[in-house]
Amino acid sequence: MTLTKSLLIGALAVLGATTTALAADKITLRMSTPATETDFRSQGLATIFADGVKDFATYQPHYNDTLFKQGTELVAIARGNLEMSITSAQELAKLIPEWSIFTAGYLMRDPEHQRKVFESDIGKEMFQLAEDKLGVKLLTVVYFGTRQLNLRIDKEINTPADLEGVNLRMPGTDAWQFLGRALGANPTPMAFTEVYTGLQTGAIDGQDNPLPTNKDKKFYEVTKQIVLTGHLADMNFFAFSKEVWDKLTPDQQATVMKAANDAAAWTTKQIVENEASLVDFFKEQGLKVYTPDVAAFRERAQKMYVESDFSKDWPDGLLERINAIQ
Ligand code: KDO
Repeated sequence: MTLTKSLLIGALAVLGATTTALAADKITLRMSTPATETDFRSQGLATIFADGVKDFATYQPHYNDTLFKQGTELVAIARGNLEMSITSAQELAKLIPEWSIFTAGYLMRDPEHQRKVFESDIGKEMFQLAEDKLGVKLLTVVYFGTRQLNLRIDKEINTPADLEGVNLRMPGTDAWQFLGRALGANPTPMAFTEVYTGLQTGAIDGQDNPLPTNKDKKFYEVTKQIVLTGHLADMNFFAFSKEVWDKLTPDQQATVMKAANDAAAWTTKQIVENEASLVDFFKEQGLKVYTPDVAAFRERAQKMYVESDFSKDWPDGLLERINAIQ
């Protein structure tokens, strides 16, 4: 068949229409988080993840709770009103009780232990629960720092007994409130976006977040000390709508997964490097930064968790399997 002018024009028209249609088919991935735009998790997603999926998806982040309030994102995803969030074991545990094991203080040893646990069959089993029960596809775990106590009061804190009566802000879920009690404090629920003002006005005596979060949110401006309890090697999960995931081609699914893992790896690296340097930074800002009797905090917390109602929901043998991963 000879390539005539009209045939070429027709072929170009079809190609143009197809390209337009493909361009029009780009999905929008709305992501909602209480975190700031400068938070390392936010940065990883807005650069590495967004760039990785740009051929078929437009990443649309919403920071500082401006789209959905902290703790409501998973239900929004399950209902088809949101495509992505940066979720936590505490939020998952509200809806899937088995997840509460990962809210226990002093369970994960460090980011490497955390990564190995979630790359093992344990991670596959727990991620499958979220998919089956919530319609939420957890793409990957991301380390966002080890939680430390950060107080606006001068009282020296060495053991859990020293926290008696201290009004410690913890996030609003039951699992977080329990962690506050396991440390020995009097926990108060408060949204992440209200913590700075709570510290500034004295509505709360303190809060607990990883050092990079403390710096990013400038909590050090309105507090006097950081007590290095290291009570939770904290983790979030990049959550993705299962409904959207199931409409992607296998290649697109592999691209989403790679982009999420690359973003999580970059974020974890930034956080680990930041944590190593921030103790000096906070001392330069005039805060007291010191290590308490961590063994006393660990022993009290681990005993309270094992004896708690939470532990009744933990799959048999899971705690031993997690501890066995080196
Ligand atoms: C917080 O509210 O202290 C917390 O650190 C809890 C985490 O699970 C996570 O929700 C985090 O806030 C937000 O991503 C903001 O950093």
